[in-house]
Amino acid sequence: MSQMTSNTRLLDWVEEVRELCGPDDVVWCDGSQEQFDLLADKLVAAGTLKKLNPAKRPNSYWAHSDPRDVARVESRTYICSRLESDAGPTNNWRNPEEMRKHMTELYSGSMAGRTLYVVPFSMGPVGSPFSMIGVELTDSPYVVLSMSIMAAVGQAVLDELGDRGDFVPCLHSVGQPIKPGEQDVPWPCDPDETVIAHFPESREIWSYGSGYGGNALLGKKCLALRIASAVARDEGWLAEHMLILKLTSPRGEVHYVAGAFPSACGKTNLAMLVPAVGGWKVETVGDDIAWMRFGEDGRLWAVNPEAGFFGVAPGTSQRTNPNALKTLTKNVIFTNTALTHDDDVWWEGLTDEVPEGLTTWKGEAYDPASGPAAHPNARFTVSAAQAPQIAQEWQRPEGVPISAILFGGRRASLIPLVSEAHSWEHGVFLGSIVASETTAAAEGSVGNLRRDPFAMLPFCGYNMGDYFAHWLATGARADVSKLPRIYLVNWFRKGSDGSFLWPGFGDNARVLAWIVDRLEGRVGAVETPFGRTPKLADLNTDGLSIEPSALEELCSVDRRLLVSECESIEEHFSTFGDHLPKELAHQLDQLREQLLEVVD
Ligand code: GTP
Ligand code: SPV
Ligand code: MN
Repeated sequence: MSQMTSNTRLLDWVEEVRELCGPDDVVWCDGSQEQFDLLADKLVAAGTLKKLNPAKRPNSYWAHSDPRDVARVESRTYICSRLESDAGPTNNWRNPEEMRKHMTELYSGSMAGRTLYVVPFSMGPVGSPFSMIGVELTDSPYVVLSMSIMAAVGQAVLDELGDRGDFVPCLHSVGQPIKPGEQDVPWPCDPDETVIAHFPESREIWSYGSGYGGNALLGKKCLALRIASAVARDEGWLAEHMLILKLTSPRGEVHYVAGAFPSACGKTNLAMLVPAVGGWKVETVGDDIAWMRFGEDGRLWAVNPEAGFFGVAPGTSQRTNPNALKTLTKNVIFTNTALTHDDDVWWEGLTDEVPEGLTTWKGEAYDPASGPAAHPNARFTVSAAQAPQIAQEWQRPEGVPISAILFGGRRASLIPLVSEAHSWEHGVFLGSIVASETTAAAEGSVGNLRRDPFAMLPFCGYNMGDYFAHWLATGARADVSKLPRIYLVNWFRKGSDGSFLWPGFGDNARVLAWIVDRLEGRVGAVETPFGRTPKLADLNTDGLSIEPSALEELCSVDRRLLVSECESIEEHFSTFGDHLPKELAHQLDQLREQLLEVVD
């Protein structure tokens, strides 16, 4: 295809990468349906994609990855700032020059036998002053298709970029060149050498060796979180791992709520929620990333920079997330789900009964003794525009004004169902101490409790201590009366028998309803060490089947557990050294003082 831009920086860079990586040819992506279909056909022929039964799921595909390439690899993800202290204690750091040298060797000839695709993309609507343009150069047609769903892609982006416009270069290679006479494999990758590198100062991303999710769709975590968070620090805004939802009360009040939960801890489900309480309505603005800045009215406005959902499949069902199922009826790429005998998809939790004749995510006949049929991090990739519950304002360039920010994680004990921070500063403290049990969204074992401040542990592109300071400074320069209120939530508390105390999903609307009652000044609250929790009578429990004692337990804070929590927070804070804002150390002191008063 002929060149579609006269941007010399872009043209020079494409040429440089072509020389380094040595692809057989170069294809520019125009964002058209024709090109999408052509690439999809090519992937079907190569065995990477299987076309699903068109009578059941039109224009949809199933992919299954190399079993060594199934999730983000945090241990191989680097922030390559000049100073190690700018990456901070929570990131892997490598000197930028050393990393460039190392990766240049990896990239040398890495695209032999393949096509280099040029994918111009916009995070945020094309032309919005808040959008960021990136160009991904990749040798994976699967990545091209996924990027076309997850972002605005093609000629319109190049037109917006123009001759001199700036973009974030995102270089991606699966790292498996095809030698002459050699057959390609369905899912090429190089797990032993995988590296995901970010250069925040020059705003560049280099990814090698993985074709999966956040490792490879570089607009998402790499650009819209790691690079964008560093840009946001410099420019005075916030780039966050947050869903954005629109909530309408039976009285017609509209509130926009943002929420940060760690990976696979419920953002997509909350953003798509169908309320279990009558008269309430939830619509989706975004399910994974929020860019927030103050508007002229002094309120904090949030934009979803993505155009699609890359959501967790397992657990998604008619009961838990009917809106997701309605969104997934056509034009979907499923990765690492199971395949049914009649060429449709299945995953654990979709139905109570396991269908006969399943093929697992590994492409084998299903045998319950050899693990789940779908990988726990199996995902769907689908355009947000076709979601029936999408809010009409979801792509408004100025975004939506946020009334409340939620922080949450998987905590089997201690953290109450919901509590309201006393102030912005207290809210930043609650965000900074978020901990959660690890999930299958990243490599490593599942279920270990770890601190994941603001759900940004794997995604903050600079020193996390400075990030806390940035949040505090953001509140300090705002009109306090217009700041969103901050809440800690926990859908995952367990009872003594090990089962969840709270039904979750649609019932989470009961918590949202209480939050709106708080925002509107209609209800009081009970003081706890984590802030204000509901008076039980104020929670709407119509139709909720839960023992009153369980509800009481859910809203309570065990002070004995809190003693060890304070020690653990102190240890967590100590890792930041002199980058820890003194306000947070002060908040911890206050928590401890309260504890002494009551325990004695
Ligand atoms: P990422 O896309 O990785 O950032 O994840 P996410 O935060 O969007 O998580 P998602 O909503 O996809 O949920 C992940 C898993 O948690 C799914 O298996 C859900 O079924 C489950 N889940 C979500 N919400 C709830 C809830 O309220 N209660 C319980 N028990 N499980 C939930
Ligand atoms: C997450 O892990 O938080 C995700 C999936 O949203 S990925 O894009 O792979 O990072
Ligand atoms: Mn995520």
